[in-house]
Amino acid sequence: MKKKFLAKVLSVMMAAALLTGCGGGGSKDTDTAGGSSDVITVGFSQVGAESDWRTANSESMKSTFSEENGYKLIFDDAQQKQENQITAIRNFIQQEVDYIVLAPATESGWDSVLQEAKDADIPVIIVDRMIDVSNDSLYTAWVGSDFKLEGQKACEWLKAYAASKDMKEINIVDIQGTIGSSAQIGRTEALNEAVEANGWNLLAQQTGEFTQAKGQEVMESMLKQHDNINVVYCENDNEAFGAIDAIEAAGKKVGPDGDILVMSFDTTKAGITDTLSGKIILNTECNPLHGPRVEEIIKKLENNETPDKQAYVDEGIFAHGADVDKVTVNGTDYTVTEVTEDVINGRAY
Ligand code: GYE
Repeated sequence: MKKKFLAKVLSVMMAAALLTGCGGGGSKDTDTAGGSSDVITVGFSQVGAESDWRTANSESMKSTFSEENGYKLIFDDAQQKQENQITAIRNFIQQEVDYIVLAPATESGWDSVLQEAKDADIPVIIVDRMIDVSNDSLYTAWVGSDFKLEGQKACEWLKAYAASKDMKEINIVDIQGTIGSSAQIGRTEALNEAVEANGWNLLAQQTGEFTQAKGQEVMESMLKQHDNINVVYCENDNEAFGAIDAIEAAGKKVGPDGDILVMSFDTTKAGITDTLSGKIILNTECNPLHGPRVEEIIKKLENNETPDKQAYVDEGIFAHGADVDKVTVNGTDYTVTEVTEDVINGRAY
């Protein structure tokens, strides 16, 4: 990019100055002027550390953008606050990073800071959740999941499972993710549509902010208000862990032979371990290993190629038992995998 070219010119000039005179004591200067111009600096604004999914995502980014791989990663944890992400991006611009990578907390509110990055000529790559901006040229590329499709797969599975078990009524509650994040918007929207289409009773809907503690708290209060809940739709694994604790503490049983079916998203190792036991009846995959995907985008940009503007990751569906073997969403069939020890052992996160 422009800035890198300038850096290269400068480093050549500095090396020339060192050769032509000023003698002695130059070893330190030669070190900095040398190898460092090939290092790619990436500023990554991470949402926070709210879930196991997020931890796996951060690790994937850190191990990909390592010094050994030729990068300098500036990692910023925004503690689930968009204003912290905006500050981080401004800092990255000031530090003249080569690329800004943003895992946005929510979809809206990015126009002005991304305009600043654009004015500074720094490409912005969005990862995981999406952003909603007035002008698509404010980001270079996005890679992440189709959250609505995840929710649709989960709801189609519930419909088929309920039919196979002859469940008379679906009395469902929804523990939502962070309000305004794409993961919440897509998963909630899919549930709302399925409730409408199938005549399910949606008893309550409240955010658990994607954390275990909040998931537990919300489930506790929902159980106090409704004694007929038979399904809880948790929008991630950590909320599911909290919900399971709350249900058990209230003296109820989770699982296929219990009182309440727990549904979840993410398929972390801990999540599918609970799916094997049946505590979580269905876990819809959301893949966090985005490091190599973002690197591929950066490599393309380095080679002056144009990466896809938007790329979705393929994801599976993991169930306890084999009652439903496939679901169909918008005319496409998706296989449902029964969780076994082997599935758990093969999971990297
Ligand atoms: O499902 C949840 C995390 O945006 C896909 O954020 C991500 C979600 C994921 O905290 O566990």
